Amino acid sequence: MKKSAGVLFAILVIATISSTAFAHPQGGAAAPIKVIFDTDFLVPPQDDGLALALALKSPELQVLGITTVAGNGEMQQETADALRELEILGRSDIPVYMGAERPLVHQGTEWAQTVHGKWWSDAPPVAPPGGFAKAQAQKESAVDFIIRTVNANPGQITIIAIGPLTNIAIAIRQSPGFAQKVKQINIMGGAIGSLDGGGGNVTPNAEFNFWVDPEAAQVVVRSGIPIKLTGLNVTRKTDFTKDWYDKIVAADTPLTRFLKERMDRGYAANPNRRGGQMYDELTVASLIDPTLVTSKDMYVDVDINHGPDYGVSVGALKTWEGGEGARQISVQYDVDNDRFMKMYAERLARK
Ligand SMILES: [Ca+2]
Repeated sequence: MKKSAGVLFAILVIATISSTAFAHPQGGAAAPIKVIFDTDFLVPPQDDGLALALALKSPELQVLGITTVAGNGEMQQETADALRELEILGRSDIPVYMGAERPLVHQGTEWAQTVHGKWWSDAPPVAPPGGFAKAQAQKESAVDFIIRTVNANPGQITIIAIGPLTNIAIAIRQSPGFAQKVKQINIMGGAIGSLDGGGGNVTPNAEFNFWVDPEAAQVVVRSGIPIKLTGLNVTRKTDFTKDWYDKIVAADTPLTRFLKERMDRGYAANPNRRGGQMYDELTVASLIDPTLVTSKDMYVDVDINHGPDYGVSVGALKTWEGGEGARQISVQYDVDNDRFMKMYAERLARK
């Protein structure tokens, strides 16, 4: 009796600690969400660069480290760009870890390398705007950092995954029990054809991040990690107009000066050039404030067959024959764009 009472007490203490220390900030708790920022990073106007700015201007998030992965760019270039943006933001204290330079399986075909091939490039990095940062990437690999951090803080780490899912899939494969220790993963990726706006942006039905590494996407989707998916269905309902851009750059900060340097010319040439979809930025925003988006639980899987649907995410409210591998995850499908953009613009303009 005494022993079981002690065990019960311990369980109660643990439950109390975990529910107070890590309650969502919307509920008023002060503790920030501990995040690993996994990214195919390039400086703005690329969305990863804009998403990192939002994360670092948001006290609800504590970015423990940035891990890079081949995707929008070549991994070494992305790493150089991430280090440079951290320097501009005055946050060179945040460590950057180099991740996978290639997807698990996906080969760089001639079509891929011509149209979407930076994830397959071996080109040496060029100096980011303003030159290479003084800080260097860490010696520890991205995968080792991710595994070490999650295993040392079970149930406490949220992963923001806004590039191909190669690093996360390797971590899952390398460390048994890792997936069960991740609190949550917020993914920018996929497009669900059975919902509105579910076509792809690389192939007719495949979204870029899932398409670059379909096998990794499937490993992560099937991992059992609680997933919040920001797919093309919801990003297609965002709208970053020039008015919002003007509100951001009306403030004078190191970040806004950098944004003007990078984005003014594009807006002058075409006011709608950057206007339109927000991808990785919405992934970060919806972690900070989940009420910005509307979601539904769906069974989702990723096609890894090497045919016309390679990299396509398929989702449904119920399981289906042939889709037995699908796992239930939370799929965002609508957004309050005005409230999202208001939050985004206000934060990027912060000192
Ligand atoms: Ca990205």
